[in-house]
Amino acid sequence: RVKSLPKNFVWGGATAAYQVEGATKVDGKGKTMWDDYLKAQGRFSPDPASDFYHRYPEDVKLSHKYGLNAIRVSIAWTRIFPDGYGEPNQAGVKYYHELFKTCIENGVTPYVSLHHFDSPKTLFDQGDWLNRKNIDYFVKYAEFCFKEFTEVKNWFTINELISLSLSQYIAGNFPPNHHFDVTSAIQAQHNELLAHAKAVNLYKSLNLDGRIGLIHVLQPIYPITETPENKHAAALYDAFINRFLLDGTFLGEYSDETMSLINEILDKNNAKLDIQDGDMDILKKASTQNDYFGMNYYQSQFIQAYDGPSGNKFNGTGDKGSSSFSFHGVGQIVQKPGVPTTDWDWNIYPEGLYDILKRVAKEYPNSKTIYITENGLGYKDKFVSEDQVIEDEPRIDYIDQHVAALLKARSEGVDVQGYFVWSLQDQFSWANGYNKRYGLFYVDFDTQKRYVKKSAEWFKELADTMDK
Ligand code: BGP
Repeated sequence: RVKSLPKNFVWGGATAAYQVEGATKVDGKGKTMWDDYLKAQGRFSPDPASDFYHRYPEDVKLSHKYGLNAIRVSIAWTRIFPDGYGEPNQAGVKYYHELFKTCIENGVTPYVSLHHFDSPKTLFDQGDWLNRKNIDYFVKYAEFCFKEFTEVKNWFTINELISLSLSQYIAGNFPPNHHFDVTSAIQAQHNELLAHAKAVNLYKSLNLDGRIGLIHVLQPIYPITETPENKHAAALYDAFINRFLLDGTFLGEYSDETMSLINEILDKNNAKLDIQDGDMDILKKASTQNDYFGMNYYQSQFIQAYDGPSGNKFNGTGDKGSSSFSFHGVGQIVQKPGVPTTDWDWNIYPEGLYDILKRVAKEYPNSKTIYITENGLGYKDKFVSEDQVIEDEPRIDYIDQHVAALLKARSEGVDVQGYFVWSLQDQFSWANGYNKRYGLFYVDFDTQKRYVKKSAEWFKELADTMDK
């Protein structure tokens, strides 16, 4: 077990607006791409989620009490601009000022993302990130927030560009539910990178007293066996989900090697990528201006070469072993014997975190300081009784192993300055609903009461080891 944390380590919990706030129809909020979609699907409702909109003071106090010195939150674009653009909605602006104030007063520093999977419905209907106008709407929204919320000193533009594009256009489990629409998936990545870069360039030109970066989830891809074919499959899929975005963010160009892998995928899938004049200059300018890098890490994957048809099954229910993923001309995801998995088939592989931290530090020095902005275990926690702490040893093991991997990379020179567990409290999961719990604090979604899990106590014990 990890024995102690470094001095001044950022030790936080993560949330996202749509997953915790609830109150989706309150105080002038506009619809996101999720509202009608979830209603039509009828599986679960984003209301009231963890009712953070009303209960944030309690959650921030709990954070402080259990030793967390930071919290990741996101601003719901549609609380500020209900349609994504136009006049700001003052009730939304007021809400976030109050939230940030409460965090700061309690010694829980807010790290704030501007976009966490919750595109405004109006803009979603106009093509979302595939529409280049979306980039400008986003930058306007970002500019408003930078100038308005000057109490925020730690910004992230967009959360997990790859998860959004992969879930929307490849796996098909986020609206608009396309399957293996490779053109849209790669184009959305490029356009989101542009939006990020423009927002960073703008932020830096404003000379505000704060820091900015973005968040990528990184998923190391390993060949299941070291044959040349499997190694090539791993290189291809890695380029598609990690390298293209890392290059675009921190090199400000897609390297020749990256593009040759990407082009191979595009050719095999009759897809194309549109890069316009000037795009790369924007990325280049931003590439050295990020102050830090938010890295989310949950799992690594193992792959074998595959030329059959694309197809996937998404495990959104927690029925272990029900998922599959095969990408034509890229590879097929397989299980590695001996690597444990969660009920949702996510590999538990802390070595992957160590490997990817080392790689990012070596290959992308412009990433500068790294924060692990999400890591955690989705688990079917069981409530026992009002006065009994919820036992979640598997979560403690998971976090402990990953923090150990992080500290190992740090001891070898990787500049990692913080860790945010996903998630602070139990919350709504986009494609899994409410039985996939991640929190340090258990939420009874009927009563909205919070209960302490053992992992929260463990988190507090480690926080207490930190030299202040
Ligand atoms: C990340 C997202 C989060 C969160 C987490 C867990 O991809 O940034 O929003 O949901 O993964 O994923 P899931 O809820 O699908 O288990």
